[in-house]
Amino acid sequence: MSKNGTGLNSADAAAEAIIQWGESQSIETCFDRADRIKPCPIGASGACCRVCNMGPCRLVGARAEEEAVGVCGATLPSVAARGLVRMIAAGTAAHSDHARDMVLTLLAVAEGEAKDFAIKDVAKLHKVAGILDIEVADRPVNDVAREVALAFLDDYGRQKGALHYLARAPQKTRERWERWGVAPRNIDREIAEALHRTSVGVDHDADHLLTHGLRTALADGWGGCMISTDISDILFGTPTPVRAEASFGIFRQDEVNIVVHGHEPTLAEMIVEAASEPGLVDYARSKGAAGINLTGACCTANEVLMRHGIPTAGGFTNQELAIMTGLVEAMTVDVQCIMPALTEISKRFHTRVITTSEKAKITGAEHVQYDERKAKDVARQIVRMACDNFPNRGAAGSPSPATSPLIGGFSHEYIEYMQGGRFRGSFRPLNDAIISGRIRGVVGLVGCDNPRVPAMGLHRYLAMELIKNDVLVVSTGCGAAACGTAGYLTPEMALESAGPGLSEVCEVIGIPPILHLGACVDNSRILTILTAMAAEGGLSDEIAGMPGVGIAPEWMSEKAIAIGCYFAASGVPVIFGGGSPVGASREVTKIMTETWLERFGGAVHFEPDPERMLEISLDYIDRAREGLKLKKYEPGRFEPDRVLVDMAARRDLGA
Ligand code: NFS
Repeated sequence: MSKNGTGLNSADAAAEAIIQWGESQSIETCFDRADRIKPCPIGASGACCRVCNMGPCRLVGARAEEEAVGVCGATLPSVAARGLVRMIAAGTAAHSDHARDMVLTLLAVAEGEAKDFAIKDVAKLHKVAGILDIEVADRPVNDVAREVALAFLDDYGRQKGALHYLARAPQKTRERWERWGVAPRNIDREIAEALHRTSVGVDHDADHLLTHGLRTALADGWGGCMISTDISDILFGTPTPVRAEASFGIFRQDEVNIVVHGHEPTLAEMIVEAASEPGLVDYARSKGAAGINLTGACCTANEVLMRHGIPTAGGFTNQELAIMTGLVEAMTVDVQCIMPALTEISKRFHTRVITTSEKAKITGAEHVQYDERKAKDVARQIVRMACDNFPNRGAAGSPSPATSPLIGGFSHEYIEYMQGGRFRGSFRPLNDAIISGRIRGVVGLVGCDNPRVPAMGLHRYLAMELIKNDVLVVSTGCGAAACGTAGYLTPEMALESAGPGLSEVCEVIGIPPILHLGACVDNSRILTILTAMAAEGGLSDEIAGMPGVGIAPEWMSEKAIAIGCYFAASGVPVIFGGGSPVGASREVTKIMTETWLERFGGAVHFEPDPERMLEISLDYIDRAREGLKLKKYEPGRFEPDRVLVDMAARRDLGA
């Protein structure tokens, strides 16, 4: 059956084999549904308005953009802009509500109500407290944690002022935000105002609407995402490099296989601990299994991979396929990016799909309510349910031997440390490598994988081409999973496939040319890395103007749009794959590509052709290098490293 017009469902051979087997068994997956359901071209391009009951109005057929209006008179630019702003609001709500739960967990830990958790990284807590101007000296850890949690809660409800973390951004970046009125006040307010302004008959100026879209997106990046990353580090530890494996061969024939899927790390962390408790391992043995094998999918997987090396079955399009191996006793899900189709597909196998969040139930799934006050008990219950299911494993399924080794765990803190050790950690070597031309620039290759293209294929193509071009790639979310399942997240990749300059840098530091930074919320780590590069000096003194680009080649989630927009507002040009959700309006497209570039130094493009995505990215990087008066990039030809006083100079000094 032809898929995506390419004949290929997934670019991942192991995934494709399972899909093909599924087709032979008449098991439907997202790939079949994507083939059957064609997107509505009117909605897909942003020309459909459905914010009231006089419509939906389809703004098509007019000779000129200005002439297309809805029943109320809403113009095409205002309809397209409203649609985008609503996507940003939804994406921001998802990340930030996840972050709110992290804040509430931190508060519960600090107040002694969530006894199964503890503050694992006191140094990170103190660092965060410092940013929030909270005194740490001689204070009990839990007191500091409580004050930190309350300060973050304030970011959700303060009526005046600005988010705490905006202060982390470079001065010039903040000045741009002030000048254009996009500094977010509080997270919930920006989301609510976005919905208000986009309801019928309120804000009808595309630029004005989109400006608020950016303010909401910034509340996501420098609010929800960054808060979530930092609290996860405080509670569960700041990641350092760790070995793991990816793909479907991670499931073991003789063990109880559990998949943690979704986005929140809290329950998953408890399941990590429960799965190795001797009592539960014995329980698994009593059911005929050799042990318990904990694995993950999507971003919950990224969270526990980064901190414990838990193997991952991959990203979004691999979730149904994991069940189709026939080896999964339980898939426990929390929130976001969980296909409701899981329960239907699980009926063909023995897998128990278990929802755990009070916010998310799925018809056909079992529900075990997560409660942070008895988190370990809930985790144990889930592990036992999986063990109980082991004897039900049947012959049906398509197991796969495929596994790829990977290195994950690159936090901001570790990247700083690896460039100079505990006492001299800095971003100097990275900046110098960019200045000398060894590294051409940096790309954040992030976001979902998508059945509308050969899934994971665009990520892999771009990752490979970028490193060949001496571009250091940092990756998160399902982009990192796409690279991980391909075997791209290893140091050997630097020698085998990276350009000469990047390869040299990676060899000296001992890192892969593609760095796995974590889950999608950890895109905030890219913001703080860019900020550190600006502070280090020698490149741009703000995020705008850095030789860096964001690419989300296979995005599908509204969260990806929020992320892309906060990068643009922070000063990073962003390229999304696929069709443009604002493509029907030239005016909106122009604002997002040209006006935003002038105001913020970042932009948002939509470009379906992967070769063009690469071209646009390299062009942005080269223009940034030119703007910074750096040496023109030429493969294999670098400037000598900057040496303050080299040996010859020292001899001249007569030393
Ligand atoms: Ni990000 Fe993570 Fe994946 Fe896309 Fe979904 S899992 S938060 S939204 S699909 S990258």
